[in-house]
Amino acid sequence: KTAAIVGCPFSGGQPKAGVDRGPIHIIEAGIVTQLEELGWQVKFDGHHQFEEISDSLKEDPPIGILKNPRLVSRVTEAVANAVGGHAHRGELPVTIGGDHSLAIGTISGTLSQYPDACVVWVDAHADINTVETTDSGNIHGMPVSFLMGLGSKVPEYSWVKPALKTDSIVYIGLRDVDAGEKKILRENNIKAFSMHEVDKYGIGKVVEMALDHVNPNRDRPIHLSFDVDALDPTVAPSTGTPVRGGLTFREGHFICEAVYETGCLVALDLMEVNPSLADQVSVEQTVAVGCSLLRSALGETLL
Ligand code: DIR
Ligand code: MN
Ligand code: MN
Ligand code: MN
Repeated sequence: KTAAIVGCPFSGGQPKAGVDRGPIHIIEAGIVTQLEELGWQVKFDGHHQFEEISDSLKEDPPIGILKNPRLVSRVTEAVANAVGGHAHRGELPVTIGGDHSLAIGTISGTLSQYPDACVVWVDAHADINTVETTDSGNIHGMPVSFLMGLGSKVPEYSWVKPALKTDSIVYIGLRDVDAGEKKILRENNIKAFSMHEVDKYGIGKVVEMALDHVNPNRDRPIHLSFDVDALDPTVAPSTGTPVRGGLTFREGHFICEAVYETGCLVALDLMEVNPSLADQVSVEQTVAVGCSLLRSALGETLL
């Protein structure tokens, strides 16, 4: 079994500098060795370099209110090819962000190889704004709508196949969802377990219900996309848009452990670790929790 680390130092889907250094910190913390100790053969041939793409864009003015639209499109297209290539070779791509706009690429890459894959999206946010509903114009708040083909099309993103069906994603951890996003979730019957459901049922039951929704027979490939801001800010403080009332350390890890236990995991993302936000102790804490989430998703057990 081989895991391929796709390091994505990229921040163009949101305005705060520093999130592009997330993958560098995760690697420096020793994730490669940690995964090898779990029995994986780990491929890591350096972080992706997106400079060529940004240099080639003399300018990248907003399209509507979308910020850095061409840069995000070309970077995520490159990521789609990288993730799709690894998946094609039978490797499990582990993409480390960088901001969550990268999931346009990672999930496109997964679906190119596994058209029947489902997505478990763990986040404080739904990241499903469309061109019409986004207030911020930050594309990290929009990847899911692009993957589903919701909202009006941006020609720049014509490479993105609307291959993600509304019943093939399930959310866990939501607590900061825009009014327009709530309407989209409701109208499209998209399954979401917010922190309210985590409180009500407990994380064990929530994960069971979430998997029953997208993967009732536990036979579909699973792409797990984990935004570190799903965790409570006391657990993962170094992130761009922290929201209080999040998942505990154990709840976050339980999700990863349970997904691993299905045996269906084919791709993994860890996004939005920003080592330039918060003090050094908080940064180290966030990087360490990022590494341990990845280990749990790749088979680390408590016993
Ligand atoms: C907000 C925030 N819904 C937006 N989204 C964030 O900008 O669309 N996503 N922070 O991670
Ligand atoms: Mn590679
Ligand atoms: Mn996100
Ligand atoms: Mn988020």
